[in-house]
Amino acid sequence: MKIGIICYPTYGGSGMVATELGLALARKGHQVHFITYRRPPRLSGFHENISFHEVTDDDYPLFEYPPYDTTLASKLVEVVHFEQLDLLHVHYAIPHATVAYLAKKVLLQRGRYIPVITTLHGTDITVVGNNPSFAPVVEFSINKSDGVTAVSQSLRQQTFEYFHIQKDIQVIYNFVDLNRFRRTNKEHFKKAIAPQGERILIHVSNFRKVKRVEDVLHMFQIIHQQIPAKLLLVGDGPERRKLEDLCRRLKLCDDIRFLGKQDAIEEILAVADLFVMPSENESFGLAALEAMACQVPVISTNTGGLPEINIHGKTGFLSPIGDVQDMAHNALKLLANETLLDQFRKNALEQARKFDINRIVPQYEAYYQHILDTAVHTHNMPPADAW
Ligand code: GMT
Repeated sequence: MKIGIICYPTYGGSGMVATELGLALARKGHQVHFITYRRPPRLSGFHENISFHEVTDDDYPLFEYPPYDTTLASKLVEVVHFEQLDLLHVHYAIPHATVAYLAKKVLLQRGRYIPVITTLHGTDITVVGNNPSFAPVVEFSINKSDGVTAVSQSLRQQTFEYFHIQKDIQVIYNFVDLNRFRRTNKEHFKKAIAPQGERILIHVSNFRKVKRVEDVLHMFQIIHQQIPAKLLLVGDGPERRKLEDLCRRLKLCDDIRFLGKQDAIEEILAVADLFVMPSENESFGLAALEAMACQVPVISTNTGGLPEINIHGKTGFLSPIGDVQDMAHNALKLLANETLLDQFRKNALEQARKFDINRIVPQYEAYYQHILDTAVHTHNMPPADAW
């Protein structure tokens, strides 16, 4: 198949999933065209089945806000036409589902039907999409997509609750590459982080409000009072300065390290004892899955899709949002009992295997085929090479 992938080329989960999906599809022989304003971070190196089409804005003085939606739509029309794409797969509804609809209409006028699949990732529904400044357009664009997927049952459910959706939404979970995310021996690194054999907790996110990173610090404070421990904070984002202040106020700076954005997360996860995800909203929690694949049990909230991946009392524990006492209590239960921690480590890996990339990518391929078959029937879509 010839597939166009549209995503945010940032460190956010939706961009990561879109890039890893495109890479996996290319390895399987599909031709993948990434269309976005910058090369996504995980899209490095050359692959014969991958092309990258950069969307560039013309810097015209009239535009206080460069009209990215228009330039992206024009680029989609161009790429679909010249590369003879079979379908467009857009990640994150805003504005991608809307822009794809516009491109579809332009192409239709030229006699070409291009099916569009929209994958909902989370905040495009639960935080941003739900906001009245976007809601009517988000609802319209989802309904106009040929196919819609969501990354968890919970997100599917929430989409139906928040919007009037007139079509089915297929759940296709996030996935993990178990060859990359696995526990490896990083003793030297562990010694550098925790020279006295302290327990190591880790949090990875984009430090947005929705992640409640301050709860990680408060929970760590409780743990730190009971056992020797270190905390690694990986990622960066708008809340970082406040968190650094809080760290100073709590007098924990000697035992908390801000590592910033990191590419080789698996190497850091390899030394961790527990992963902490106290999010207010989390449609899936890809970072938690990657931790589980590295045999790191998860202390998380019970929000959104988290209970679908983190099994309470087996792969980690779930707590109500903001209940740092409960999170610390659960963490201490595991950190103080090596046998129990070991069992949870094994369970975490076992659970992560259910989301193996080799299981999930074929679900996308099957869904693409289903949407293409439907489009051929309902829209009398001519094959791409007849255009
Ligand atoms: O806010 C983020 O974590 C980034 C956001 C995104 O769309 O870039 O992540 C969402 O998509 C990920 C991939 O599908 C999910 O694993 C995350 O749970 C989800 N984040 C939230 O729902 C907060």
